[in-house]
This record gives sequence, C-alpha cells and structure tokens, in this order.
Amino acid sequence: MIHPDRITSTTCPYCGVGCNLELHVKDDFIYSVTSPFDAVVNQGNLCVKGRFGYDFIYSPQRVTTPMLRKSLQKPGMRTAAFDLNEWRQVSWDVALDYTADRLVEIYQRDGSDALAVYCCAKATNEDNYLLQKMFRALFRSNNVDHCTRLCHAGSVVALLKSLGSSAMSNTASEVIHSDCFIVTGSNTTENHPIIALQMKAAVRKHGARLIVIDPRRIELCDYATLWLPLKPGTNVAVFAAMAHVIIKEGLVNRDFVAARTFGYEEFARSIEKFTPEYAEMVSGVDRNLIVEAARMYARAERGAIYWGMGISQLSQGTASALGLIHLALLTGHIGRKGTGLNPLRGQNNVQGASDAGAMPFHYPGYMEVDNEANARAWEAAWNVEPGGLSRKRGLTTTEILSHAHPGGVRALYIMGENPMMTEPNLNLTRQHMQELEFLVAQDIFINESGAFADVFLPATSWAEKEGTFTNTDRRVQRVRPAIAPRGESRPDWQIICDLARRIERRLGRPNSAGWDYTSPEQVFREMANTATMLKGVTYARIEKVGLQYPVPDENHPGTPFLFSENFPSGRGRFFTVEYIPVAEPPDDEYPLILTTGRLLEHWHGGSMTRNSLLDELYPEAQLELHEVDAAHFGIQDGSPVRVYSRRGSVVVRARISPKANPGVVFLPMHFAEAAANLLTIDVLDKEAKIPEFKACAVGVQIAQEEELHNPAVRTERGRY
Ligand SMILES: Nc1nc2c(c(=O)[nH]1)N[C@H]1C(S)=C(S)[C@@H](COP(=O)(O)OP(=O)(O)OC[C@H]3O[C@@H](n4cnc5c(=O)[nH]c(N)nc54)[C@H](O)[C@@H]3O)O[C@H]1N2
Ligand SMILES: Nc1nc2c(c(=O)[nH]1)N[C@H]1C(S)=C(S)[C@@H](COP(=O)(O)OP(=O)(O)OC[C@H]3O[C@@H](n4cnc5c(=O)[nH]c(N)nc54)[C@H](O)[C@@H]3O)O[C@H]1N2
Ligand code: SF4
Ligand SMILES: [Mo]
Repeated sequence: MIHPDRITSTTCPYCGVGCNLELHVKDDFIYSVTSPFDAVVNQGNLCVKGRFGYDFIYSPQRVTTPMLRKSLQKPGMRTAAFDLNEWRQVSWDVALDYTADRLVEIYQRDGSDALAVYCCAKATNEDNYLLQKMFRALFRSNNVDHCTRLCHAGSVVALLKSLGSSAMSNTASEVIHSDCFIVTGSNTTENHPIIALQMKAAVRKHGARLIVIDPRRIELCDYATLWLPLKPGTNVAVFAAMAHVIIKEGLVNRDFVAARTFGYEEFARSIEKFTPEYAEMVSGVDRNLIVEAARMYARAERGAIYWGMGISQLSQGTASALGLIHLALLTGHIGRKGTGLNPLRGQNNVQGASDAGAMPFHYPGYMEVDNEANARAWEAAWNVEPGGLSRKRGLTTTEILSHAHPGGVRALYIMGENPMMTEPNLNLTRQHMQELEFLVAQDIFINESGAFADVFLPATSWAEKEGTFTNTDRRVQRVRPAIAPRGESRPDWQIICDLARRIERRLGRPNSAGWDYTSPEQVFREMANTATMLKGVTYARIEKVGLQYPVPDENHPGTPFLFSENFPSGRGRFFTVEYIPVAEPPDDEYPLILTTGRLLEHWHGGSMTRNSLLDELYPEAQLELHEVDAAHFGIQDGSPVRVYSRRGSVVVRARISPKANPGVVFLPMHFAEAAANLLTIDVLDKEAKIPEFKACAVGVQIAQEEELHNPAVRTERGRY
C-alpha cells in the first residue's frame, strides 16, 4: 500500500461534465486518481479518461523546453517539423523576445487585422481571459476565437437569438426529475459518460421515458422508449414535424406561449407544410414515431432536451438548434427543475473560455464588442484610452485560416488547439497554414499544427497549475497544482503575462493594462468585476464546491436552472422554419454519407489520449458500417478499406457495426494516420460559421493491408 505525500483535489481536464478528481501524489509523481463519493457533480464516479488518462503529462513525447524552428519559414512554403532535430532549444527569454518582436513587427506594418489568436478550451478561465485581453488591449484586435466555433456555435447563436442566453439552462443531474427527455445528436455514454449514468438512472430508477433522435444506434437506444433513426442533416424537418403535431393535436401550452414568447403565429404558419409524412420522406423516420415522440414530450410534466454535435455541426446547425428551442417554447418545458434546453458542452472549459471572452463578437461576459458602452467598460477595466479598443467584430476560427494570405491574417497564435486535425478539409487547411508569415504554438505537445510553427512555448498541463474551469452546467470549479511543472514548462497565464509585458514595452505603452499579476485569483477577480454573471464568485467560495453562475453577488447561492421568471431577451422568440438539405448529398460516385465524431477512449486530435495508456485500449481507427453496405461493397469485417471524398482519402479497417444504419458510415476524428477531416467538407452554417462535420458524401473501396501501416503517414505524428 502506497501512502501518498499528498492528495490534491482538482477538476478533470477532459470533458465538460467537470468531475472532481483527487490526484494521489508520491515523490512528485501522480500514481493514482480517485474521486470522493460526495463529489457534487459525479458522486465519486469517473470514466476511463478521468481515472486512467492522466499519464500524458509524463509522456516522453511531451516537449518542456521553449523551441525555435532552425530554418526560417517563408509564407507559402511553411513546412511541418515533427522531428525535434528541426528545432532548436532556446531560453524563455529568447523565445519570448522573438515572439514579441515578430508580433509587434507585423502589427506595426499591417495593423490589427493581420493578427489572430486561437484560445484554448483545455486551459483555465484565467489563461483565456489573459490571452484575449492581450490581443484586444495590446493589438486592438477582436480576431479571437477557439474551438467553440467547431462545436456548439450553432446552439450558441440559436439560443442567443431566441432567449438571449447561450448556456445550458438546467443542471445535468436534474435529469432524474424529468419524466420524459429527448437526447439528440449526443452520444452521451461515450462523450459525457457521467451524465449518461444519470440519464440511465432517470430511466431505470425513476421511470422517465427517453426519446433518442440519432442516425446511429448509440448505447442510449437500449434505454430509450423511442428511437428515431434520422438521416444525417434532417433535424430541421423532424423537429418541425414534431412541432406540427404538437400544434395540430392541441398539445401547445397556451399560457406559456401567451405569457413568455412571441412570434408564435408566424411560426405556426411556417410549419404547416411539415407534416409527419413530409418529414418521413426527408428523414427516413417512420411518421408514427414522429407523432409518438411529439405526444410523449408535449404531454410530459417535466420534459427536457439534451443535445450535442449532431445538432450543431451542420450547415443547418443554427436552424437545428432553433427547432429544439421551438419545442421547449411550445410546451413550456423550460424554467423549471427537470426541464430545459441543455446543449452538453464538450471540452472541460469550453463554457469558461467562452465566458472569458475567447470569442470574436464578445468581451468577457458575452458583452458585444460592437456596443459602445461595453467597449468603454472594458477600456476602463484595462486602462486603455477611450476609443482604443476595436469595435469591429473579429474573424471566427473557421475564417481566420482562410484569411491567411497577404492583406489578411499574417500572424497566428495558437494556445492549445490543433486545427491540422480538427478543422474540416485538412488538405485545404494545410495550404492556409502554409500561407502564414508567423505562427506560435503554446501547448504541452508539438501537435500536428504546432509542427508548422516558428516558436513553440511549452505550457504546463492542468495537473501543474492553478485556476478555474467552468463545466457544462455553468459551475465554476477549482483547478489545483498537484506536481511541479515538468522541465521548463510554465503555466499558460504566466507565459502570457511575460509575453504581454514584452509587447507593451515594444509598443511604448508600459503597464497600460497591467500585466503584473501574482496569481490566477487576481486575474479571476479582474474578470469577475466587469463580467457581472461571475461577480459573486470568489476562490474562497469555491474552495470545496463550485458555484453555478449567474452569481450576482457574494451572498448569492448560485443558479441551478435559468429562466424561471423570464428570458434575458424578455420573451422567447419563435422563428419561421425552412428545411435546407445538407450541402453534399450522396450520389453514384460518392454513395455513402460520412458522419464523424468520437470514441470513449480518445480525445479529439489525440495529443493527450494517444500519448496515454488509453491508446492501448483503442489503438487504431475503424470505419463503422452497416452489414448491408459491407455486403454491397464486398467488404469483410476487419478488412482494410479506402474511404474517399471529393477532398481526400484515408485507409482504415472496416468494422461491421450494430450501431450503423444503412447508407451512413462513421469515422472517429482522433487518428492522425487516418484523419477524418481529410474527408470532411468546409461548408459553413451562415450565421454560426460552424462546419458541416456531420455529413458529407464518400465512397469506399477495398484496400491492401500494407496501406494501413503506411510509414509515411505514421511518422508524420512523430510518435512512431
Ligand atoms: N471520449 C470523448 N469525449 C468527449 C470528446 C472526445 O473527443 N472524446 N469531446 C468533447 C467535446 S469537445 C464535445 S463537443 C462533445 C461531443 O459529444 P457528442 O455530441 O456526443 O459527439 P459526437 O460523437 O461528435 O456526435 C454526437 C452524435 O450525433 C449523431 N449525429 C450525427 N449526425 C446527426 C444528425 O444529423 N442529427 C442528429 N440528431 N444526430 C446526428 C451521431 O450519430 C452521434 O451519436 O464530447 C466531449 N466529450
Ligand atoms: N471531423 C470532425 N472534426 C471535429 C469535430 C467532429 O465532431 N468531427 N468536433 C469539433 C469539436 S466539437 C471540437 S471542440 C474541436 C476540438 O478541437 P481542438 O481544440 O483543436 O482539439 P484538441 O485535440 O482538444 O486540442 C487541444 C490541444 O490543447 C493541448 N492542451 C491540453 N491542455 C493544455 C493546457 O493546459 N495548455 C495548453 N496551452 N495546451 C493544452 C493539447 O495538447 C492539444 O494539443 O474539434 C472539432 N473538429
Ligand atoms: S465524464 Fe468527463 S469529466 Fe468525468 S471523468 Fe470522464 S472525461 Fe472526466
Ligand atoms: Mo466540442
């Protein structure tokens, strides 16, 4: 039995559930992770990533010294360097001075629009607040975004448009108080495993009825009363048909609609044509299932909706999310315990990074950048001269790289993201990366994107730093250092402050905005003083248990569910509905629909989980397909196949899967040697600018075993 030197209480670095972890440390080494049975979010439960997936911090692949590329990179000719021989170890002073010199040079030559930054939903609120502040206050640029754009952007836009607030309305664990809940476009058991446990308990122990609306037969279908297996990209038609049934059958909550909404009449007219028959034709879902689902949800006492990427990652992402909002507004299933509109946020701190202003249209606290009063408030907070901050909405993640050309974005700063794995159409993304004049990567690994950088700044992992994460149900929780920083790595917030001071000096505005923070707590205070929803959150108050914002003052107990009286927009708004099919339907040449997503054991581009023991649990990419399709293409279970789209191709092993539906194949996004995003399409939702990751047309053909282990591809990761 090992006796720990200490046990550090912190928050899981993987998903938005935000489980409480206890890191057991001996000799500065984390040897075990547990969770206390009374943890508010997870009651002692952890999934495989939280319990076993932390060893990436000790990976030999981790880079813990600042590095500069040996050869000067030229725009249009930038190359990827996975081999550490192509890099030179330097001191922090050299790396930061060089970074400051180049950023300032480009700013002074080409102005604010030439700079852009990707913030990081893995890093803390404090890290993100500081990085967006650096770009806004020093470089006067709102080209600030992060992976939320690739994630819930459609949901955020829809919720802001209709209700004026984009966060999850209720607490996830309230699902046990629902008598009926819809899970759609969320593979909850793999991606929010602890919330899935609560959903299963709601069904098995509390008798709730579950309606799953998803093209794949995900595990939750085993718990569902109804499963609506729709074709990818047909959400709008199915949700509108459910609304149609609710209206036609007199199941509308008239009082709620009259008191709390507007736009109903026009909306009702626009969904006349969305009969269950029409929706069946479009989506392939039996009309009777649509009718039953509508009745079941509308007649519930407390109905709730949980959703994920199958809603937002479509060119109709905003419209899909609006379809769900309409259902809640029609039935009044919002503003009470066990109800609500619940977009399950993905990354451990994507909610927090968004709250902290890592977005191109908003300062911290969702204060719009093109609003004069907001700009003035932040100018005062940051000691920037009146009129100094840019009032222009910045570029989104999905626009920043496509603006990488002379006259556009010249310098990009990436803190903890991996666009060369996670953005659509990687062959095009690579060209954009190559066009950059200057690229900085601040990460714990040199990932597929960092390999293109000029400078690598080694950050500490979550286990080596202090701060806060905000989970999917708006709970601000503590992150604490368990071990000393590995090598020369430094916490993100310290790197940013050190760099900001150097930039200030070069710009001739020393200490204008104040960069001499001594602790993350001080940073949090500065943010919470102006971003009012966090005003009452202090480190002392969240020492043991996190607080759910809004927390308007220091005596406020936090807010488990929103909208009990009204919406921030006043009344909830209905919009007229139009169904537009996916951008790239299947045809003779590309006869299958590809949908991409996640596996329980892995995380996005794989930097963390593929450098962990977890990789041994699931070492290889597999294409899931239905037995009918396998038979049609002469594919055996386990045989190598080439999957190709109009944009690229990959070779993977085929897996005949009970989850698959005929005509739809699924490829996980985690494997560099078979990167799903080589295939995906870069078409965007017009309003939210989120890509259509969930549907494009592909073909498959039998490949050779040797092609699976193509050394040219495998070495590109630098891990093999
Ligand atoms: N293990 C693990 N967990 C994760 C992550 C990870 O990388 N690995 N990432 C985190 C992040 S950032 C996020 S955003 C979440 C995402 O969590 P989820 O949203 O659960 O993730 P996905 O696997 O992308 O896909 C969701 C579901 O959408 C379905 N779907 C596809 N197309 C459609 C459609 O047109 N309509 C409908 N209704 N459904 C459709 C898919 O079949 C799938 O079941 O997970 C978080 N948790
Ligand atoms: N085809 C397809 N593509 C998708 C999706 C999909 O469903 N299908 N989903 C999209 C979604 S929802 C998301 S959220 C994005 C995710 O996209 P990204 O955010 O680009 O992906 P990650 O692999 O999570 O990258 C996180 C990086 O942060 C680093 N990191 C971890 N901790 C720290 C830290 O404390 N500090 C610093 N500086 N770095 C750190 C990790 O090493 C890793 O390199 O992918 C999107 N792409
Ligand atoms: S459910 Fe999410 S937060 Fe909880 S242990 Fe798993 S990855 Fe971590
Ligand atoms: Mo995400």
